This record gives sequence, C-alpha cells and structure tokens, in this order.
Amino acid sequence: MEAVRGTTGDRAGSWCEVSVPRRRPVIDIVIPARNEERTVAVNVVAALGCACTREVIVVDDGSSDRTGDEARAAGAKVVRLESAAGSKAHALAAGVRSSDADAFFFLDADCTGLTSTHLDEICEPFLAGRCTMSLGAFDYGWFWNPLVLRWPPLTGERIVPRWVFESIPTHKLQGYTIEVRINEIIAEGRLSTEVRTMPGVYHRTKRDKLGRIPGLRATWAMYKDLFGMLKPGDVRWRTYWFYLRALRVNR
Ligand SMILES: Nc1nc2c(ncn2[C@@H]2O[C@H](COP(=O)(O)OP(=O)(O)OP(=O)(O)O)[C@@H](O)[C@H]2O)c(=O)[nH]1
Ligand SMILES: [Mg+2]
Repeated sequence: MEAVRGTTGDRAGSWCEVSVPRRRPVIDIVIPARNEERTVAVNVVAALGCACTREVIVVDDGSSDRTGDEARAAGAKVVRLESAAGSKAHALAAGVRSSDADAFFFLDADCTGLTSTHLDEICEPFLAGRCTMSLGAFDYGWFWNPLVLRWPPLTGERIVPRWVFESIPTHKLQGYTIEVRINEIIAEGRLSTEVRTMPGVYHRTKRDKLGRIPGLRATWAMYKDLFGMLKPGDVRWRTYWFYLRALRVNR
C-alpha cells in the first residue's frame, strides 16, 4: 500500500492521506545474445529462477551458432532477428517491443557464475521503490569493487522502467553505447540508482570469445564508440556528477 494525497468527499477542497494499493510492476528479462551458445542456457535458467520477474526473452540476431536453440531449450522465449545488421542496442529495443512489461531487467548472455539469487537481489531495491535504476556489477575483487561501484556504469545487468528505455531517441540506439544512453536519461532526470556487486559473477570477454587479436580489436572498437560520446555536443560530463549524487551503493 502506498499513501497518496487526495481530496475528501465530504469537505470539498480539504486534503487527507489515503491508502491505495500500488500495483507491483511487471518486469521481463531481456537477454541480447549473439553467438553465445556456451553460456546462454545457464543464464536463462538463472533468469527463469528469479522470483520477481515474469518472462525471459532472448534476442538473437545474426548468430551463426546454436544460441537460439540453446535459449529455447532452456525455457526462454526467443526473438530471432534475421538481419545481422543490428547491434546490442537494437537487440534490446527488439526485446522491449516484444513485451508489454512495465520494466525490463537487461542481462548479458555471457555471464559466468550468475544465480537467481543475484537477480532477486538486484530486483529488491527497484521493487521497494528505492531507486529508478538498479544495477548489478561484476565481481572484480575486494580491491577494485569499491571503485567499480562508483564508476560510470557500463554493466549490462540492470533494471529500468520501460519509459526510461523508450525515452532514448531512435537515432541514439547504437551498439555498445546503449548503457550510457540509459545512464543519460537517469542522470539528466536526477533519478536515483542503486548498485551492488554480484559476488562470484564475471563474464566471457571478447578475447575469450574471439581469440586474442580479434578480441582486442573488437574491444578497441567498443571503447572507441564509448569515448567518442565524450566529445562536445554529446553526453554532458556533468551527468556523471548528477548520477553520483543520486547513487546508493549497496554492499
Ligand atoms: N542480439 C545481439 N546481442 C548482442 C549484440 N552485440 C552484443 N550482444 C550481446 O550483448 C552482450 C554483451 O556483449 P559483449 O560483446 O560481451 O560486450 P561486453 O561484455 O560489454 O564487452 P567485453 O568486456 O568485451 O566482453 C552479450 O550477451 C552479447 O551476446 C548484437 O549485435 N546482437
Ligand atoms: Mg562480455
């Protein structure tokens, strides 16, 4: 129940506190996956075990391996995009379009060590109404974790209301910059974020998936796009300050 202000019927114009039921938001999990046959199934199973979410949607575009089959066999709904011309941002957008949920839990398909408990813990502050965006960060160890939790967040493990994602202009849906676009909506709106480490959770990097040299090239291309957003006229540097001011670090 949530207390809201409303007018009483008997005394026109007077205010009182009334209690109305607050509907629990429906959260769907959206997992973008391209060539993730090795890890997609375990992550779908963890996602299906999350107590706070409804459906698990895997968006598979351009995979040349068994990603879609593995995801389906593990119990996910699979959205298959035939064109490989898209990117992570477009895959998330397709997942959002395929669902009528109030909020989305975005999850990468290449996580290792992820369990339903990690996911429940990320849902908790969002459902309790303590934040607009709830994030899970990889476990980089005791030395780095405190820094990572306060760094501009690039994590793919995050819950946001539907309207936040839909506020991103279509022309800004580009590749790996999608997390920064979400951050931008949150920070510019002075909305709150809660972040926590997911103990024991890491991921397969591009070097693991593609090999050393192609992996480094792909990583370089990703960071080039991300750093390109700092040029004048794009993401304002001060959004990081707005983000930090409304950040709650959950240890
Ligand atoms: N459907 C779809 N998924 C994608 C696409 N690009 C990336 N993904 C998925 O997005 C998730 C994160 O992608 P990664 O390439 O691992 O990016 P990252 O983890 O941020 O970067 P690394 O640190 O290099 O691993 C994974 O589940 C990918 O399969 C795409 O074009 N289409
Ligand atoms: Mg990865």
